[in-house]
Amino acid sequence: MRAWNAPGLPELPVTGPQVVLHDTASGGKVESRPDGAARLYVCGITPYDATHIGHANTYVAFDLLNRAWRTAGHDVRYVQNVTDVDDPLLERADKVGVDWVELAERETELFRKDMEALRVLPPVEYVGAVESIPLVIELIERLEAAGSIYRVDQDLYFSVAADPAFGEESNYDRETMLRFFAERGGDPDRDGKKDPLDCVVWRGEREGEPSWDSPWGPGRPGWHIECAAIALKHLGGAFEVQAGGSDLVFPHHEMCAGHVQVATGEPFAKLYTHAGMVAYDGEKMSKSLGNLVFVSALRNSDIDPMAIRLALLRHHYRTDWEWTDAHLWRAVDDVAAWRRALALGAGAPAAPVVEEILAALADDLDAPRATAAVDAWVAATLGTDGLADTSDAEAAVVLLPVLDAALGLAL
Ligand code: 5CA
Ligand code: ZN
Repeated sequence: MRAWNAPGLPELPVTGPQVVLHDTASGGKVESRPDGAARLYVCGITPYDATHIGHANTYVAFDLLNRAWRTAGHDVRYVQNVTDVDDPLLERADKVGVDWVELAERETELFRKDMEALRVLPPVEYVGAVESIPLVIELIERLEAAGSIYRVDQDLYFSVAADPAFGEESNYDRETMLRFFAERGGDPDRDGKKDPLDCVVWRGEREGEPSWDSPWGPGRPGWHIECAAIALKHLGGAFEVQAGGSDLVFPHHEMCAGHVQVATGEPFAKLYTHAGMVAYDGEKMSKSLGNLVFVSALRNSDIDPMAIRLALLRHHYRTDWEWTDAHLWRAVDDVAAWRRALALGAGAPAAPVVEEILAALADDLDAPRATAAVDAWVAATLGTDGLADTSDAEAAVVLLPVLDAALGLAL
């Protein structure tokens, strides 16, 4: 399907350092040195409701990775899916009495607009689950050939025992796996399964649900096989980074890794990175709980999207944090102050600020450190820290493209 429009991306006269990222699988920081284009897969939305601040936080986080790689001189091949057929989408469509295809199209279009407003670089391939059904079938056939598929009634399951590396992405113990599996769309208690953790790869047709033909009868894809098939097709095996929010660590990314490992004998991704969860009113912001702040609602009330983006950048991507209005108002004030300082043209020396921004982002996407460097420059330039320093005549000319290219802040 169509992605969203790309924001302008200034070319910088400087090169940033190589990117180091926290890897969920190994639990430590790892340097990502792509050989050729850096291949990135970020799990996309399930489009049954509008983009909330939690989603935005996750996509802005990995937009920083996209930008940091480019600043370090790499081409980036970025792929994202849309889970445009799945239980929560069908349930919501049913509940509100709209056609599920229409609901998915409407919310995906709103997501595109939100991503454009937040200046998130678009993926080169933006791929729906429905349009990928032939890829899913092909991957299930490979898994079947590897002896890892079995049937329970009309459904097909993937046997996690077929993957000797199962568990190495999340590193969770079995009890934690069972808990998250039950909470996040799994069915540990279903009779007839070989292992409670085995996941559905093909869900046989149910009355009133959409279905597609397959060698195993009509049905629809399971969730994990969708991302595994899309990533494998559009990025190949052992791509640089699989990313998403931390609620995808298990089972989603573990199962994706398992499917590809068993089907191809190759690892899925080299690194797995996960963004923290944004809460609101004391709980994880989630479509199912309904405690949501929508990006589109903020935009509709004339909030500058650059202030929304800055409010997100003030938190390290791996931390869990709670959204409050105060974060937004502070960001609105900060954007105004940054613009005032940049409008002067001359300012405090820009070169060390540029170096600090690029170093911070290359060090596990440390946006709070990068934005603190800009705060210090703004304070020195405006004299809010004592004496105004306008010794660098080119300061704004140097800084503006760096804020845009590295942080996605067009001021
Ligand atoms: N379609 C699947 C992935 S294949 C899915 O998880 N969709 S989603 O719409 O539920 O979430 C989209 C992305 O936003 C995921 O990476 C998810 O981890 C992230 N996300 C969801 N809620 C939050 C939150 N409260 N804070 C941060 N990220 C979140
Ligand atoms: Zn996914």
